[in-house]
Amino acid sequence: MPETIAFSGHVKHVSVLDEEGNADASLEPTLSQEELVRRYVIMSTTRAFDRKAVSLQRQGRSFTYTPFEGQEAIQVTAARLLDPKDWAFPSYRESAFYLARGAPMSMLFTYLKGHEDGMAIPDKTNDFPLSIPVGSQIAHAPGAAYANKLLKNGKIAIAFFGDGASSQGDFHEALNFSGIYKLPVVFICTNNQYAISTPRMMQTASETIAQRAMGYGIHGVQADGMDPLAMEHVLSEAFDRARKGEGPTLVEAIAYRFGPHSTADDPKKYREDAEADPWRKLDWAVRYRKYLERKGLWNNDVQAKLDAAIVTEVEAAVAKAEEFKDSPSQMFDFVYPQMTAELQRQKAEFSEVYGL
Ligand SMILES: Cc1ncc(C[n+]2csc(CCOP(=O)(O)OP(=O)(O)O)c2C)c(N)n1
Repeated sequence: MPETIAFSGHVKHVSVLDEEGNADASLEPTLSQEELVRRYVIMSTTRAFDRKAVSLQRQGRSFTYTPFEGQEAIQVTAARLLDPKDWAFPSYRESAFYLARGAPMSMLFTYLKGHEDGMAIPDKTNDFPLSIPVGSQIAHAPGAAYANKLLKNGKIAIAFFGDGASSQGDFHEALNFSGIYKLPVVFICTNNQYAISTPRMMQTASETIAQRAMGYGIHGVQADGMDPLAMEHVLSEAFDRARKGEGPTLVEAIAYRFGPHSTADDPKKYREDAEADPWRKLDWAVRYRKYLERKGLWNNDVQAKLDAAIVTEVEAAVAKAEEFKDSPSQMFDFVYPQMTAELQRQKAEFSEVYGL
């Protein structure tokens, strides 16, 4: 592991795959062969989406985007383990989560083109729209979890956030409240080493983020967030604990943000390109692929077919998003349940002037 990773005797650290794709048999999850391959396919698809989203912004065809390359295993594993009606509160960097939950790719591209309709999450899942304010979504998850507990519906809630967000007051309030009421909630902190240009070590003097759980009387565990099998191990345990009424867990998933913070950021200003090298060896696209190859579940031919299928899927999604037309006059429609007389007047004037 790169030296920047902090280990602590206070919390368990789970890593299953080594750099050669060998799994630690004592921790290896029992997933079907079909599911093992499915996860690779989904992660690969989300990565293609991510790269396309950056490229569209660079071409002036969409707006600011926050790439997630390096963090796919965390988001996709969580999505595969949740029930559709569990509650999820993602941040702006969790597009892979939405895709893995079944949101149409064209919908996310539509959102990146600036249309709110692109964040109209399909009813089949209880996923909240992404949160741009750093950390606010952490406190929403205990609210949903508390409601689930009162309703005794067996559903859990999860919140995604970054290492930077763990310095916000919302983090403290959410974990404290969840601990007191033993809520069915899992906090997934993606420690991707940076909060824009602020490195992880300037975020907290605590040796790990996971060990902060102890101060709230809840479980804390650290996992290799670039290892899909480690994420499966840790998240399935945390979700089961929540479902059984055994209380919340704080999961610190360690990863590396390979791209810029956002398309408006230039990481060369605060880190060396070479810093990414040891992390590339840990990438799921390297390690997990080797693991599948060892099991006889993957090879170059299948990879070539997948690559071609993904290009077709991504291009079709972009074309659909680019065809999307909305009505700007909608901005008047949803301010109040019923439009006020003043808004009706403004909408009429807007339509007259702009013909929209
Ligand atoms: C409340 C609030 N403060 C500041 C910002 C500006 N901001 C956007 S992202 C970010 C860094 C967040 O870093 P981290 O929580 O580690 O998540 P990451 O971006 O690495 O996924 C900041 C400070 C914001 N969006 N919201």
